[in-house]
Amino acid sequence: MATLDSIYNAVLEGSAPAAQAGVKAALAEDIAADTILKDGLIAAMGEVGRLFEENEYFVPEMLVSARAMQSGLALLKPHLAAGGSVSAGRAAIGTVKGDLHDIGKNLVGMMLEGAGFEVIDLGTDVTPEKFVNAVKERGVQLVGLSALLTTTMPSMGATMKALTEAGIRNRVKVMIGGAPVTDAFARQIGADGYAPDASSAVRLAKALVA
Ligand code: B1M
Repeated sequence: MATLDSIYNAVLEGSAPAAQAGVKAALAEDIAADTILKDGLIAAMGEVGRLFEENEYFVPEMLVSARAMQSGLALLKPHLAAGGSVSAGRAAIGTVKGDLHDIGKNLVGMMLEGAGFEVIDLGTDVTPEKFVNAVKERGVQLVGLSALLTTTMPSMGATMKALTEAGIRNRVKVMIGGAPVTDAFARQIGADGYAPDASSAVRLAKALVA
């Protein structure tokens, strides 16, 4: 589809204005927000990752592509997060210590909001202590940890340990996700669940707080 191709190419070329124009055009053509997200924005980021692995793209190219994706995502947000008015629960989400990738985490946050969760976004490079404080001070029922680097997966384990040592592990459910994370890893660190993408994160979050 030509409009989805234009979004894909805009993200690949790192053009935020073109990504926004593409998303606006796709919405005007009544293309479903989910399709724009998966076949336009996310597909392009997958290709950016491949090009990075092939040494055709470097960090600056990844960064401008990420900005183009974020700008398109901002326009999609109201369509993805057509939320309910009754709170499904309060969740604190963040990308773990050492990790600056936030697009997936932002997407999960948007989808959770769309499903009626009150979402506290702790940002990126979040220390275990910050997660602990969010649980202690902000009445959080669900903690969501995101990691995109194999080198930052241990920060997830460190966060689980910090929750236990603070004596609050039994007060919250913990869900984890991100490209290198697996269900087996979730079990290994004692998290309550793993979700491979934003839609399954919503299903899992609802089940965990039910
Ligand atoms: Co980085 N990076 N990056 N990067 N980057 C990856 C992750 C990488 C796989 C690229 C590659 O080699 N192919 C590789 C990691 C390799 C590894 O560890 N095995 C990598 C690397 C190496 C690095 C640096 C080390 C590069 C360097 O400096 N030499 C560096 C690290 C910086 C740091 O974090 N300390 C770095 C930096 C960056 C940028 C800053 C330039 C930029 C991030 C910008 C930003 O996020 N604001 C960037 C980008 C854009 C990528 C790729 C290309 C795209 C990531 C992305 O946004 N995907 C990525 C390659 C790739 O993923 N193919 C790559 C789209 C997003 C929607 O998907 O985040 O997977 P994702 O989220 C999904 C699911 O994973 C899941 O749901 C989301 C939606 O479906 N999910 C959850 C995510 N979190 C969840 C939480 C949940 C549940 C589900 O519950 C709580």
